[in-house]
Amino acid sequence: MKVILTYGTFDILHYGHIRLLKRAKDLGDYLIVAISTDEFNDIKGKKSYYSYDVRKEMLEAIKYVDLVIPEENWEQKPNDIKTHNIDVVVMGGDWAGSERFEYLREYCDVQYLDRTEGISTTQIKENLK
Ligand code: C2G
Repeated sequence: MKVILTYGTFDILHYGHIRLLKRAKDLGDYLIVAISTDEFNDIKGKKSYYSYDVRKEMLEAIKYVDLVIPEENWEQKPNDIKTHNIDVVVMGGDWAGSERFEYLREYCDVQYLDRTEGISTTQIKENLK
């Protein structure tokens, strides 16, 4: 069984997130999403509109997602990969080449998928103002 892992805040879920999750799932058989906790969002400098519990609940309702785990810090990724026998870590293209992910090639494959242009949580918030 090919296990895929991706990370993110997934605030105000939109079709950019959904398309990424679908393409990530299409790369294997089982998709795990590590969703940033509210505390880790503080570390990332992100303030999410929805709480961790609500963002987790929404992700768990997506048919492409098999398991949701908490992302609490930058350092947990190698342990996540070992614990869950990850074959591929997948991220959107805005992370392509980032040292936050490139070092994971020591543990598993790392793939970046094109972002969905024209949509972002930030843009939605701006448009709603
Ligand atoms: N994404 C996308 N297209 C968009 C918006 C987002 O493909 N229009 C992707 C991002 O590239 C990312 C995922 O959706 O792979 C989640 O996006 P965010 O919630 O913004 O994730 P981020 O804050 O970048 O968290 O440790 C890594 C971080 O937790 C990543």
